[in-house]
This record gives sequence, structure tokens and C-alpha cells, in this order.
Amino acid sequence: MNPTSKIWVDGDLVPWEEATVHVLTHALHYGTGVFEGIRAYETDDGPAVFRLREHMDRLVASAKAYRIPLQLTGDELSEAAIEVIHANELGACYVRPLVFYGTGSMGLNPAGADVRAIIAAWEWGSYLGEEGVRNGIRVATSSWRRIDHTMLIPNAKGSGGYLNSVLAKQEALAAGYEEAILLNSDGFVAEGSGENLFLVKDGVVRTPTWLAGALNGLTRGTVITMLRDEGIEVIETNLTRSDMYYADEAFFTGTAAEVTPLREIDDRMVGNGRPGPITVRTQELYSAVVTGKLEQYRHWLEYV
Ligand code: PPE
Repeated sequence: MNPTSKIWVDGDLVPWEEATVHVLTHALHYGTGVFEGIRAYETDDGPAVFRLREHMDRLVASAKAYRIPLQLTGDELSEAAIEVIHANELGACYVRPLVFYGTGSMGLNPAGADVRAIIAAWEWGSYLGEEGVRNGIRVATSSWRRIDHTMLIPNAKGSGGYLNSVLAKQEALAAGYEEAILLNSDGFVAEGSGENLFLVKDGVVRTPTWLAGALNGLTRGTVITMLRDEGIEVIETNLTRSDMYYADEAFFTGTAAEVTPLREIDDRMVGNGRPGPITVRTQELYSAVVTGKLEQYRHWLEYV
């Protein structure tokens, strides 16, 4: 990771190396934070952040769900993100806001700890590798099940919840795969460790509903809208492990991962092992949308 010059910390732009926290930060001990992942892209009219306001609204909603009294609005956070991109003279980049309990309280009850907010931005290439974006990645079903609605809040991006994703990711990498797919506690497919999953069978696209415990991904929503606008049928439904083995095509979506094809699932080739036509079309459309090439989706871009 290449450091940039400034990070926004509680309203001020501070030098990268000075953006530090105390070791008794509540979130460090108990995972009491919520975060976002946002990307900006180069367009013909300069850099633009993709669905900035929706990401910040989700951050505010995550904070509310975990009862973190965040005093900033979606608008204020959006402005701050733009400020960070400007300050670092970034074009295409990844933006990481984090809201967390700081110091002032130890023990599980965070009351008394200050609520902190930071926004960092840096250049971040392909999350699952250039090669993966072109030719697809090899994934495996995790032995870890996705956190569910009875334990945590799967639709919130809560820091502590990501220990679940980290376990799944480490397990997949240690076994020689590039990414994990997590089933939920009922055995239905939930999502990747940091991506939503789509399967294509006989020209129809299917993806788990958010009730399966998947994050209600903004990229997922973007892809569903784009594909439906193209006249391709997209169904949100429960999916099983065997649905993955019978799929003609499979791909992940996420802000970081964008649209990444899967070429093998649990050592079974997906289709003919090459990214299929709907996957490739989805990649093309997504890249056109985020770079402002398609007029009808330009309202999703916030120009820097
Ligand atoms: N599921 C999970 C568990 C998840 O973390 C992400 C985003 C998604 C689905 C896709 O959501 P969306 O970005 O709104 O389409 N994961 C973020 C963090 C990745 C990381 O390693 O950190 C991201 O893509 O920015």
C-alpha cells in the first residue's frame, strides 16, 4: 500500500503518519467500529466517486444499527471524502471511511468513549488481481458460516463482524484458493468474504437475497439494475452449494473486487473455465458506468 499525504481525522486533514490512535481504543479491543469502501474513477470530466452518497448513507445506517452515536450526516461525510481526494491529488482511488469508539471507556459498554471518524484514500488496484479480473479466480466453499441476523447485523459493515470474513479468507488462501464463499447457517449460499456472488444458468442471473445474510452490496445493486436494463433476467433467491456446481457462469461483485469472474468453485470448472458472455458483458457495463460513459447512470457519479 502506498501512503498518501493526508488523512481526514475528526474534521481535520492530518499527515498520514500522524493519523494514529491510542492502544486503549475501544474498537481495537472489541471491534466497535463501522466502515465503508468506496471507489473513485477517472472519467472524461475528471475523477468521480461512484455512489458516494449511498455509501455514506450506509455508513450512517451501520453506525445507527450498532448504536454508535455518529454526529456527522451523509452530506458532511461525502464532502469530507471529496476533500480527502482533493488533498491527496488522487484520481482513481479507494476511499475508506471508519467510524469507531475511541478512548475513555474500557469494558464492553462503550458509553464514555469518544466517537471518532476518519476517512483515508489511496490508490488500490484490482482486489483479486489483474489476472483474476481477466481470467477468473479459483474459490472454495468455506468451513466457516457467514454471521447471521441472530448474532450480528450482516447488513451493517461492522468491524467486529469482519473477523468472520478474515477467517474465511485466510482459510481459502492457506488451501491454495484465491477467495472463499460462505454459506449461511441454513446452508444457503451467502457471499464471498468481501464480495456478493452471482450465478448464471441458461441465460438467467441469480444472486442470494440479503435475507441469506449477504451484505446488501451497492455493486450488487448496480449490477442488478444494469442487467435488468439490458433485458437480462435477474432473480434474487436462495442458492445452494449445488447451484454453484451447475452454473454456466459465476462472478463476484464489490467495490474493491468490482466484477471478478470465478473460473473454479470447489475444484469444479465453472462453464468452460473462461469468463462467459454475461460475465464479460457485466464487466464492460460496470466499467462504462463507473467511468461516466453511460448517460443514464451518470447520476451515480459525484465529480471531484
Ligand atoms: N460483502 C461483503 C462481506 C463485503 O465486505 C463487501 C464489500 C461486499 C459484499 C460488496 O459490497 P459493495 O462494496 O457495497 O458492493 N467489501 C469492501 C471491503 C473489502 C475489504 O477487503 O476491505 C469493499 O469492496 O470495499
